[in-house]
Amino acid sequence: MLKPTRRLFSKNLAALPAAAALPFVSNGQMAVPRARSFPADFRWGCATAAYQIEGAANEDGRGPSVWDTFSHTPGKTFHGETGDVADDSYHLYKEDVRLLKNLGATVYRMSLSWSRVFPDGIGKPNAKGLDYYKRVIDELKQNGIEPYVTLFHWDLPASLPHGWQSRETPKAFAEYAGYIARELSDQVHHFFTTNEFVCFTDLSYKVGQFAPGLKLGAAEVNQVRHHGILAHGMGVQAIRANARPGTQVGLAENATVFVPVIEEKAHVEAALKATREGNAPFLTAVLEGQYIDAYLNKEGVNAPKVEAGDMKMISSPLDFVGLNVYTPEYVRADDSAAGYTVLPRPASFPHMPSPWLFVGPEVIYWAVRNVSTLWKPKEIFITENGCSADDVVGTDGRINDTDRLMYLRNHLMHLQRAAAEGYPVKGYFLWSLLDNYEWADGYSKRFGIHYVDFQTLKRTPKLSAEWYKATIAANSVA
Ligand code: PNW
Repeated sequence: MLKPTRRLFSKNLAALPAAAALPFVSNGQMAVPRARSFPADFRWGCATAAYQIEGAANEDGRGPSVWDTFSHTPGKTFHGETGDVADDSYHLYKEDVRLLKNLGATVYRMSLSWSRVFPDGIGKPNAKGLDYYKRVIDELKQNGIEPYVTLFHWDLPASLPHGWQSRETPKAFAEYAGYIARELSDQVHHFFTTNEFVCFTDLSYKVGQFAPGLKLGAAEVNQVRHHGILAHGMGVQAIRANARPGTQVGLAENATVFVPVIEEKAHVEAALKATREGNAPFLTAVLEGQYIDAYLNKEGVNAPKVEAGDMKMISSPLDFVGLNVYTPEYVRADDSAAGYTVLPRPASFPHMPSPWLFVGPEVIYWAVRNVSTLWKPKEIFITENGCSADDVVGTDGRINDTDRLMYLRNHLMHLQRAAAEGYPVKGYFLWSLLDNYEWADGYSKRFGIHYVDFQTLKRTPKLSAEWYKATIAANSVA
């Protein structure tokens, strides 16, 4: 491989879109620009969440969250598994920062356990809980890694009465967010309010698959959804009011991503319409400040009860939008009333061991493009992308997760297309740094690029970690 030279650089640069400028490689005869480069300031990292990695569930004054209660209830999670120990990152965090450093990551998306900081959700903060996060953040910064902090990744303090059914919960969230902003914004410059509305509302209060495991009716579920997005908006305001000037605020959302079946005008437009309508209770409301008619008409008498000022609060301006991207829905334009149909997936559509994780790498390009086209956020981050795989430790100790590597490589190729076309995608957080507690699936689904032996807690880089390290170093995907 040729080292890039200044001469080649300037000679070729003019012909290239800015995003694809460097580095160069040789094809043996003439230097050609290395394909699929990312912008020079692109940020690379990994993501995790508190309950999935920390363990130390009862240490240093942490209060219980709904996930403690839920996972300890028989029959709720795979083999009754809990996050009591998880990866024990509470004690092993320095090791985890070393893993990040070794990858060459420049950013790390982590979440805070609300009930570690406020054991009762509101009231008196727990200094020891906050101190843990200060230690983690110090360690990251000493290693040149910028912490990106999610305030709420599903582990709601168990003592908040009626959870997200109560309008008091968004207020409690805003108090917690303001406190964190005061305490941590000297060190942390990027905050995400909430992670994945649909998971802590629908999956938790309608489907019952996630904590607290309720199966409520439509009106109550819509109210829970409303409280979720209201918490986000109030959180944004609380951070702005309490953080150092310049602090960047956004959210991390797994918007449903609609991919046009054929890249032609009619289908592309159908995918945009589906994106607005398919995300109406969540991202559409947050970015437009309204519940669109398609949603209100569909829900009728069960539509959420909205108080004066709510929608303005919910649509508080953001510095960036974070997208968690895993799986596509395919859309074709037609002459139905909606103007499009979301196509059913054939039984043979490939998926990873998580049965919902269908593989369609173009999803990541359309996630960025649809959201950019509709709502023009200033910046976009991919706040999660990755997959489960049936990892096996070989007799040589290696974990050759070629399927995960295939998944990541192909998604990054499509993400690079989005960057090269000028969409404002600024960084990528791979889910996940290490195998961890996969919620109701317990430890049965591994998403890490580092293998964790859950008996010994030993971490071992998988082949995908080696590949990701090379990708970060090259700032391009191949
Ligand atoms: C996300 N689905 O969850 C979460 O943010 C992570 O905490 C989680 O570990 C990761 O993705 C992998 O699952 C999802 O059913 C959970 O479509 C379920 C779904 C999507 C995302």
